[in-house]
Amino acid sequence: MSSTPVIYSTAHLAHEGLIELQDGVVMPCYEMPQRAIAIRQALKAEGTYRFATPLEHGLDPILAVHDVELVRLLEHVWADAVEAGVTHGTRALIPDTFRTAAYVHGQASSQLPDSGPARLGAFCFDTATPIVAGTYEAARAAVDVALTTAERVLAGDRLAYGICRPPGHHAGRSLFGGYCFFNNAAIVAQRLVEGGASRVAILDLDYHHGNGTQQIFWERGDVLYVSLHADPRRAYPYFSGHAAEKGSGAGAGTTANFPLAARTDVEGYAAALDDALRRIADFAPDAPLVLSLGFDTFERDPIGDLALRTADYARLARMVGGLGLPVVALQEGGYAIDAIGANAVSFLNALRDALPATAGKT
Ligand code: SP5
Ligand code: ZN
Repeated sequence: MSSTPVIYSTAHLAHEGLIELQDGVVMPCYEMPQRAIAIRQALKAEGTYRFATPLEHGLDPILAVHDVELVRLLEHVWADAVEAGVTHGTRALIPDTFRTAAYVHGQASSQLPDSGPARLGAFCFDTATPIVAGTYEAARAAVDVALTTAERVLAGDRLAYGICRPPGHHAGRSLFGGYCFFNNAAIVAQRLVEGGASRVAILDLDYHHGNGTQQIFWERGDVLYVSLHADPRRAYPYFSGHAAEKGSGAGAGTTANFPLAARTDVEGYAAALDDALRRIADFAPDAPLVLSLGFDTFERDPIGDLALRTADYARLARMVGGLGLPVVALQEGGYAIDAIGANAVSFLNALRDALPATAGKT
């Protein structure tokens, strides 16, 4: 039996946000290093995955998707804060003042603070995405993990999996948040386009809507974004992911959202996934499928309210494999630490078995 490549970097260990603020409550970060460690351990124990570290890809692929101002801010903000003495009493930066659309409306200046934490509020949308000394390095490494994963598939593997941490799908062109800094999946999709693909599909199975990915490709007809997620009427990120959002301009019709009710189980989920996969098949991608893979859909996830069980991920993965496309699988969310490894094994084992041996070798 062939083994499936898994790309992993220890650089993520340097990103540990310590606290997040939810509903005014200070809590430990759900998005913690143990998530990636647990997944890696579970896949290692399977014996059918081969591990590799990422290649460095530099800034160009990131700048193809993100505003240089966001990239430079994330690169320098920690050091600037230390220099300014702002980190006195804190070990993680979370903006406290946000440049919302309502603030900007009317007469607000477009001038931002030159540097430091005050500038963060113009690029961030929530209070759960702290920045520490190692955040930028970890976010850069996650992008390298994603791109290296894609290269394995382009080289002929029918499936490769990147343990991206921090995750990416909430990060927009000039925006970080939702535990995400750089949009790993979007960067891969853009790279596939630049490599010659005319139609790239992204399937997002994280519990949350991938507002960043949707935004980046909103007006793009060459990248289809399809997402299943908790209905934004009740679930984070609240302001996007409704079924009526379908893209605009050249991208009209190349965004598809499938909002799900609380307690949706595998039957309801599979029904929506069936529709989602049909959308992808109709689009006829000429590149590998980019899969934003979250396990916060799990029944015991501490911040989710869907009802998928470990064995369900195998069934869903077989459905994804039925597309017959090679798959670049990139880790997004999933916060039930004791189950995330088993859930990844369930999904990836089944997906590998479901993919025709010739996929990716065309
Ligand atoms: C990648 C990813 O999964 N990001 C998710 C970010 C979620 N951020 C915090 C959401 C807080 C919503 N409040 C939930 C209360 C549940 N008891
Ligand atoms: Zn999520």
